[in-house]
Order: sequence, then C-alpha cells, then structure tokens
Amino acid sequence: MKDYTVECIRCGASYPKDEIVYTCSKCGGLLNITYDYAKIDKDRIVNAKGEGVWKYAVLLPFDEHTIKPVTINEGNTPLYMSDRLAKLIGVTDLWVKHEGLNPSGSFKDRGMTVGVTKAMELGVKGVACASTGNTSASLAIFAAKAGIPSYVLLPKGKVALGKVAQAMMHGAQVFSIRGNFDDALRVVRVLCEEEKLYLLNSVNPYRLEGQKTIAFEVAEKLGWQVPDRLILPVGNAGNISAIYKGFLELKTLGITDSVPKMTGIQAEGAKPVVSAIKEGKAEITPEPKPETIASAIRIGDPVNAEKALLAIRNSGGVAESVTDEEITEAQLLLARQEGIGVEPASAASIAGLRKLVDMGVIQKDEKIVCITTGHLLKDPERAIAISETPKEVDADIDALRKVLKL
Ligand code: AN7
Repeated sequence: MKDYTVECIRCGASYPKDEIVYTCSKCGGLLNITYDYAKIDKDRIVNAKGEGVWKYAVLLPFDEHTIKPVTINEGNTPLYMSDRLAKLIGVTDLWVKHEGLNPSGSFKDRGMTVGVTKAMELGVKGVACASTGNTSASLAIFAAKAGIPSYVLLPKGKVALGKVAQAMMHGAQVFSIRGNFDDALRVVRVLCEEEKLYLLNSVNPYRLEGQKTIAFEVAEKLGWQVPDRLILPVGNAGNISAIYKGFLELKTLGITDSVPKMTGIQAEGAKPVVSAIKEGKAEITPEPKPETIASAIRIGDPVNAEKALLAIRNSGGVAESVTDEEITEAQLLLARQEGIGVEPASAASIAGLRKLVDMGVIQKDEKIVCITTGHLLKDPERAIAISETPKEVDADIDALRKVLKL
C-alpha cells in the first residue's frame, strides 16, 4: 500500500483515505495530499514508461498494484516552441503547452481521471460539480466511462456552447442555475453533503493530483529542466496550485533544482487573486459580480485562493489582470501566428505575458511556458463573433473573383 496523507494546509489535521472530506472539519482549511517522498525512487518518474497522467502513477494517490484507472488517454499534450509569437511579443524562448488537446478539449481531464478513479474506489453512487463549463464536460465524460451518474450545475446563460453540448451529450443531468458559478458551487456542495454524491470541483484534493502532471510533462519535455516562468489563467485557482505542487515534488525528489515563477492571469472583471497579490493581503476579497467574456474564468470567489497565493508568493511569481479586449487580441494572435486554437480564458495567459513584458516585469530572455487550458471549439460563438463573416457567393468563378482578396 502506498503511503500518502490527506492533510489540512492550515492546521495539519489529517484524514483517512477512505473518508469523504473536501475541507478540514476542524478549521475549514483546504486539504493537500502528500507522500512519503523519501520512499519514492526518482528513477520511477524519470524513466517512467507510457504516456499521459497515469505514467506518473508513482506520484498519484493509489495503490499501484490494485488501481483500475478510469481513463480516456488524458494528458501527453504538445509543448509547442512558439517563435513567431515570441518575436511579436518581444521574448526569445517561448513555449505553449496546449491543454486544449486533451480528450474533452481541456486540462480538466487530468484531474477528472484521478477524481473519478477515486470515486469508483470509494464506491460512491454518483458524482457532481458546479462548473463554468469545462469541468462539467469532463465530469460527464469520465462518469460515462465509469458507468455512474453525474450531476452538473451551470450558471444560466454563461457557459460556452461546446461545453454544454458535451455535458448533455455524455449523459449528465444538467441544471441551469439562476445565479453565477459561485452560487452554483454553494448549492452543489450542500447537495453532495446531503445526498452523498462525490464532489469533483477542484476543492477536491484528488483532482489537483491529476492536474499536477502538467508540471511533470513540461519538465520532461524540456529534458527535466524547469522553465523560468509558467503563465496560466486563474479561475478557481486549482490548476496554478496543482502545477506548483508538481514542480515542488520534482524538486523534493531531486529531479530538478528549481521551481518556475508561477504567474497567474485573471480577467479584469474577475480578479480577486490579482488584487490580493498586488495589495499584499493574506486573503482574497470575493468579487460579488464577476464579469468577462472569458466565461471559463468568470469566478468571483475562487475556492483554492489560499493555495494559489502561496504558489505565487513562494515561487517569486506575480499575478496580473487583462481586459476582454486584450484577451481577444491574444486569442487571435495565437490562432493566426501559431495555429493554436484556444478558448478566451486560455488566451488570457498570452495576454498576460504580453502585458507583463510591456511593463518590464518579465525579462526578454526568460524561458517561458504558457499553458493554454481549453480548445477553440469549446466556444465557437466567440470565435465567430471576433472573426470575419464568410461572404456568400454564387457558384461561379467570376463571382468568386470579385469578392476574393488575393
Ligand atoms: C479553459 O470548468 O472552473 O484556476 O468549472 O475552463 O483551476 O479554476 C474552469 C476553469 C482556466 C481556470 N481555463 O482554472 C470549470 C472551471 C479554462 C477553464 C480555467 C478554467 P482554475
């Protein structure tokens, strides 16, 4: 049996592996999963065979001999060297890891494969989440694969079309909540508590264990080197916390010798983490009315804020906000300079990079990895809205020549 501990990041209280618990029942703190690192052979990470999340099973919270992963081949996403974009932005060593190329089209699959595998181990009767879209799509798919019911609560009218289509198509019970994401999360937490459903929002520490594998893949693809800086969009702040933990584990095991400056980007209308970092506050102040076209990160009260503040501060990182206009420009740039199609929230990482380079916070020669978290087709309506409308034309070469630009 593998040794791991589920413990509170505030008071250190620990919880049994078979107890369903999301936050500390003593102090309300977030939970973290830790391993007996001295017992882990680093070669089992460095020389691991296979691909994707489960390749790193030695650092996942399961007994490797009995584990039956619920998997659809998540992870193993490409890390693109992005020279054209780098030149335009004014940096020299830029990489984009496109998490939109996961099976459901977002990074959430990494957390869900681990989360739903844990759900099956626990023998729960169903799984549930609140979501700005991607979490629900991913949950519906993994629940389908596992053969258990899923329940998803979405903020009414604020979820991109592709994500709703996925949740519906894969058979989740989908509810359109009159309220925003934070309202939906409040309700689903009570539902899970009272109906004994397993909550798979990123407050669940098992989710983050899957997501930390982004760090392993980045380091591995760079020849077990760590970039100077990692930039990503922040919503509920789970991913930035998870990736930071992944890099810390590599360092603890002696595989790498540093951790990248964790750089979190939020939308101007939903930036509680950015404000707390800039104002040097120990806690965030929730934004009661979050607003942005990047609907994935339209979140006012991120549950993992406490972990994220630590990740940013302890790594020497920064947090910055970007406007919807800057997000749109970056989305177009990525699509047209690098052929990388992402949804608006993901483009926030590139918009943030651009802004921080212009501000002189990011140095020109840093080795930078931007994480693009979701695929363009998640939000087709936005892609159409910001691109030129197709011209209707008769099936005639002369007619075509009249409207075509050569
Ligand atoms: C594309 O699906 O919160 O900071 O409910 O879909 O870990 O929350 C989505 C979040 C970034 C933010 N990019 O990640 C949900 C949800 C995309 C996302 C984020 C999300 P976290």
